Amino acid sequence: GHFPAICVCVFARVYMCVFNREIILENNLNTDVLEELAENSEFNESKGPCLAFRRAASVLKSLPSAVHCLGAIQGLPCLGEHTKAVMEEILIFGRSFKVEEVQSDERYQALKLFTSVFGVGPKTAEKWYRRGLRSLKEILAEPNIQLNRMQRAGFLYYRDISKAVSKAEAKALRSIIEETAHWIAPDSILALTGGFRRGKEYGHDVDFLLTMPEMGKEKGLLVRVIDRLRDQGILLYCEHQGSTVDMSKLPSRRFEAMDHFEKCFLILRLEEGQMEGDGGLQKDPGESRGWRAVRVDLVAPPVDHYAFALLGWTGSRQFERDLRRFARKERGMSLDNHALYDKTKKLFLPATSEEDIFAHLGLEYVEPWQRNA
Ligand code: 8DG
Ligand code: MN
Ligand code: MN
Repeated sequence: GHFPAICVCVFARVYMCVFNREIILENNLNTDVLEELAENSEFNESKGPCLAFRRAASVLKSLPSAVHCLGAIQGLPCLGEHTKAVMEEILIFGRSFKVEEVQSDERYQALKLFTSVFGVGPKTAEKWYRRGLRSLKEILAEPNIQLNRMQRAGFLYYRDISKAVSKAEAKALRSIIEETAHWIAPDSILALTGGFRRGKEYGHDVDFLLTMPEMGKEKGLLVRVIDRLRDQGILLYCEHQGSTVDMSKLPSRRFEAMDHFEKCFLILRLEEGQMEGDGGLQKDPGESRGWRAVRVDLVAPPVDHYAFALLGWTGSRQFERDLRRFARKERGMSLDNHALYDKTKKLFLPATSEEDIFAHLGLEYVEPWQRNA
């Protein structure tokens, strides 16, 4: 596929995914720092700078080699003044004073800590900070704070779920959920999505799509899977959201970041014995109680939306953002987790695979492992 020159600047990320077949992640130092600045902007509700830092981090990630001099970033798209200033500091002094200022900021530290709890968003974190709270202990000790069910689970399993999930653990969970789903419906289809589908070694959770080969047959399946997991004694927490997909509202419906598929946000109990290949591993005897808690997202789209759901839930968030922006600005199309709509032709473009969607967008197929923007 050919790419119009105009896209190259604005949509550096998609462009680089398509052409830079060998992405080497050597710029981690720089991109981690930029992600922190993005997070800080997010806490300050500065949407523009937040997106700017995220986009800059994404561009640096896509470079085929590490940045060793300022010249290497000259002419790169999406790098703003603030980003360039930070890069300059790092290249000259080996550290960035602007970043260190953010890192040592009391408010930033507190909000980062609070939002690391499952169920706590920036708004709640801000509220707690304003009340003078600074640590998780202080929050738990404060009698006037009402935690919701999700936050209570977040605190209860904080140690476990803030620990990275390994590929082996993701694989073990896949087997458990697949076996459960097949026990209920032998032809059900379970697919790994999220970071692990992109080939990541570690994740903060494990994401799956669950569907049936026949449209409509997926109804009720997810609830039965949840019930079965509960019966097996491995369901530690479940937040279930029913489907709110209303296709009759299309195409007037606005395209959104969140989708309307039936889904559940879970915390599951994973037994150590269920993991393959950890037999020879040394364990900290103090830590070992034989199991850990893991965050799992399970989404159940109807099969006719499956390709869009798979593309949307595979991520990364930045890749999805860039792809949607590309569709909108360069193709006059709206893309979300449910559908692709051509605004000029005023019609929906059907797809049964991710390949179909990239083809509709006039893009070469981008493999999941190339979507780590
Ligand atoms: P990790 O932090 O889990 O290792 O990375 P990830 O797997 O890429 O992140 P994620 O937070 O699990 O999200 C995976 C993808 O799912 C991401 O591209 C965003 C997408 N996603 C939706 N809807 C929703 C939603 O309602 N909540 C969340 N958390 N993610 C969603 O499309
Ligand atoms: Mn994930
Ligand atoms: Mn997730």
